[in-house]
Amino acid sequence: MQRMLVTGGCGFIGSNFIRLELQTNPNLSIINVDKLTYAGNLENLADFQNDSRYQFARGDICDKEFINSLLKDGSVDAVVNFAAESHVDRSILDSSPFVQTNIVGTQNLLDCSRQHQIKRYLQVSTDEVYGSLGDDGKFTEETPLAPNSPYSASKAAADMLVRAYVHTFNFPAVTTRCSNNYGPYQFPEKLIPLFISNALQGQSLPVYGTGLNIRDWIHVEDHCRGIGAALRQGKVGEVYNFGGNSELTNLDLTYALLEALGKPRTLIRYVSDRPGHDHRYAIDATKAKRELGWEPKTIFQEGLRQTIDWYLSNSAWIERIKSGVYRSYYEQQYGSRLN
Ligand code: NAD
Ligand code: TDX
Repeated sequence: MQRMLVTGGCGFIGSNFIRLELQTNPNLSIINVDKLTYAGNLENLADFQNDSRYQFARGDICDKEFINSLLKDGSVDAVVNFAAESHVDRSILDSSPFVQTNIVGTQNLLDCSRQHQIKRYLQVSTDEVYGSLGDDGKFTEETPLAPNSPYSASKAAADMLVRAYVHTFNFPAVTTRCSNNYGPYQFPEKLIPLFISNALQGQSLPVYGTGLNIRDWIHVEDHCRGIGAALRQGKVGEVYNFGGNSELTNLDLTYALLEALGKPRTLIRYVSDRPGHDHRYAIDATKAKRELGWEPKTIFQEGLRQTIDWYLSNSAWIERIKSGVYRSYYEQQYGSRLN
């Protein structure tokens, strides 16, 4: 693989993916297509700004002419689609951008990639398409889709389009579904960076409902390594699940963050629950291990420590975000909901 088009590369996982790929593949070049929504940040890849293998193209994945203009010279071998509206709470406030980017955007990328005979397409999906688990069991690739939020419904719709393009057109796509990521450059609306940043500023940590909902945390680098493996070795039409084998209640995670930061538990505020809040996610990644030789490598306690250190060393990165566009959303979201 010589040249990739990566979408959403200015976001959390996309920027980590581009960094890992360029660091480990000297002959690879990447075009990063990003609309720069509130979640897209050019700073996330500032270290590659002057690397001739890296090119940034600002634009929307829904824009056919724009995507075609990037694919038309035939030099792109693979398309990796990270671009999405990614925050469940925002999808509850307004689902339209989720339908537009996550569904229409995916359909447009599929059409453009097909038209230009792209050799490989990878759709970055999520475990949330499977819905919610009770206290036992794990999601496998055979688990029926049962999305519960507008966000996960839009991701599931995109997955179905990818499936249909494989079936109908023999289109060379692979889909990956991953659990909750953590690591550097995550937008501070998501639990871990939000709580670290709030705790450092002595602000309350809004725990939804009882705090007993469970998430399976995976380090972003493990996820990105899995995407690279699925892209190169995955079978066309297949789905691969990735998880971190690190299930935690939100409350236990919050305690761990506060302890690592030396902050008191009195900062915790129980706020009204997220509507339709999924109880538990857990992943069975046996297929990825068997077919891709992939396993998560990061031990959660170590990964969390490194992540906290990164946010401590990069507090200006978060503060720039929080003092700008993010502030009004934060106030709208939590200002009136603190108990
Ligand atoms: P993010 O919100 O941090 O980044 C999304 C990026 O997409 C941003 O840079 C944004 O500017 C860009 N974007 C949005 N709409 C666009 C459009 N119409 N055209 C071009 N660019 C657009 O998201 P993330 O957490 O990095 O997630 C990346 C992908 O991984 C998403 O598809 C998400 O569903 C999936 N995923 C995320 C997680 C997680 O824990 N964060 C877990 C599993 C899967
Ligand atoms: O302030 C908060 N308080 C709180 O209790 C926030 C932001 C979250 N929560 C809870 C809700 C969830 O149970 O913490 C858990 C994690 O929440 P998020 O960080 O919003 O992630 P989640 O909703 O689980 O979805 C994430 O993982 C799957 C990503 O945002 C998705 O893009 C991905 O598909």
